[in-house]
Amino acid sequence: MDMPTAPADALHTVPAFPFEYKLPAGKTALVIIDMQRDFIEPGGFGASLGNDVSRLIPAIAPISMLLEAWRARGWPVVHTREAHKPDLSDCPPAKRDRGSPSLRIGEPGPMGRLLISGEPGVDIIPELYPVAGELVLDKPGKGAFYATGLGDWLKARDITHLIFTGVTTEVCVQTSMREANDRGYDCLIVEDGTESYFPEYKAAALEMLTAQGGIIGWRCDSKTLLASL
Ligand code: C5J
Repeated sequence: MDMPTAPADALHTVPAFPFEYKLPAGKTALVIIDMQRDFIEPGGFGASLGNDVSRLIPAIAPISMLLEAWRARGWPVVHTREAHKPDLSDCPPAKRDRGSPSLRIGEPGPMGRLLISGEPGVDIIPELYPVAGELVLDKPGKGAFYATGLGDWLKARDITHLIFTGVTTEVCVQTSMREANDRGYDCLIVEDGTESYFPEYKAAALEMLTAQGGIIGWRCDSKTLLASL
């Protein structure tokens, strides 16, 4: 059965916190941050830091439903991957040498060299695998705008609103949403479409981003967002 669709220029009203989010159809990109094997599966970068990677799994189903909704409407989708060049020329020593992980960025693990472009661990998990027409960005930093072409890609498509999902809430998702806010995008983070290895950091990040009247943006859960499209 054909799904009834709103006109391309429709403005959807999302009951979000701290107040309604007006989502323009077609001008709102779904941004999926770093849903990579290296963060979500055992043996990757996340695990090398001593984290319980199973804590990220609950975000997969909500993101998958949002992805289906965006694809059904032909709206823009962005996938990011935290990844460095094989020669590590884009990985500052300050990042690689910090702490005492079991493996460092660039060292070989069960899914190839950690966080290196082209290695199996850097790939997006199968459940959320990108399709043709979606932007897939390798980013050397925590933020999606730093040293990537994301800003130009969004501008070229007249995209003004960004829906943030992915992992981890308080690191790459939060950094990217803050970068986007400074660049003038209206941003909403999906509460159940993001996860952290540390539930308390996730909760704090969601609060911080949306405090003070939406200082960085809005938040709501995936069901609320989907019901308002
Ligand atoms: C981290 C990320 N946590 N994708 N990266 O190092 O949040």
